Amino acid sequence: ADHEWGYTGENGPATWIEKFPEARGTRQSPVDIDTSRASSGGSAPPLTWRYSVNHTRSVVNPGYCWRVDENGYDSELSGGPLGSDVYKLQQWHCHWGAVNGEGSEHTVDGRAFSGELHLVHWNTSKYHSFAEAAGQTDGLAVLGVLLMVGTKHEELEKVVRLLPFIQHKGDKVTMSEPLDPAMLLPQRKAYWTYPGSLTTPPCTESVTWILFKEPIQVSAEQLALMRKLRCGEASCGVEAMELLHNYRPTLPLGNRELRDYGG
Ligand code: 1SD
Ligand code: ZN
Repeated sequence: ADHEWGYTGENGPATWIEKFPEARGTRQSPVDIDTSRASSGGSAPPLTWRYSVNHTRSVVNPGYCWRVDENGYDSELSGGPLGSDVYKLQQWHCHWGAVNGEGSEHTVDGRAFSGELHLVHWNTSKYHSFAEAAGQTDGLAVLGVLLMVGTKHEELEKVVRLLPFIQHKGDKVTMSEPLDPAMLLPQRKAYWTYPGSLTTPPCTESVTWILFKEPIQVSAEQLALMRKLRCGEASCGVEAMELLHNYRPTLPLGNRELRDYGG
């Protein structure tokens, strides 16, 4: 329906500020990572994740991406820029472009990648629920993984092969084979980090962004299957539009500190 936000000319990022005032803020995401502006993070404790592999996950089409819900298991992220707090994995999802070579939300020295995975975590040391954490300045931590076109990603394929079953908004399937979210991360741990926001409405300024420097490879076919998802429901009469792209353009970093860890 045209009253909802999305990525078309009528409901796209440029229009979000009308209904979501936080989208005008000074701590918005994504940003271009100007690598010459990054200051060395120094000797923070290493970023550490402990993800659970064997449990049932649901894969959903909310109308603006595909998303895998972790269904309450205690996969955790800590260390690095997160101080002494522990963050729990809530869900992960993807952003992509209409053509290869665009689709990432963050860019690096002006360069876009073909997509970006987001692993969304919330601060369980300080807050009681995801919803509560999502409104706090230190509530969320999102790991960003840049996607480039190359060889097929076998772990991601466990999700991609379910996409034909969630073509429409509101569709949901269960993934019963084991999947290791850690296998979605690049080999090298080096990353950039800065304080930012959700990249979708309501664009709340609650995210510590951690963007890995090294991209992972996915195949052109895997990206093509993502572009076939539709942003509307099946029962509209007219077939809903394809979700050809779902990335927000970059916003100014302003005077926020961008830090560089490793590599
Ligand atoms: O786009 C996601 C959105 O789907 C939702 O998951 C939100 C968290 O509630 O996070 C944003 S994002 O900032 O991780 N892109
Ligand atoms: Zn995202």
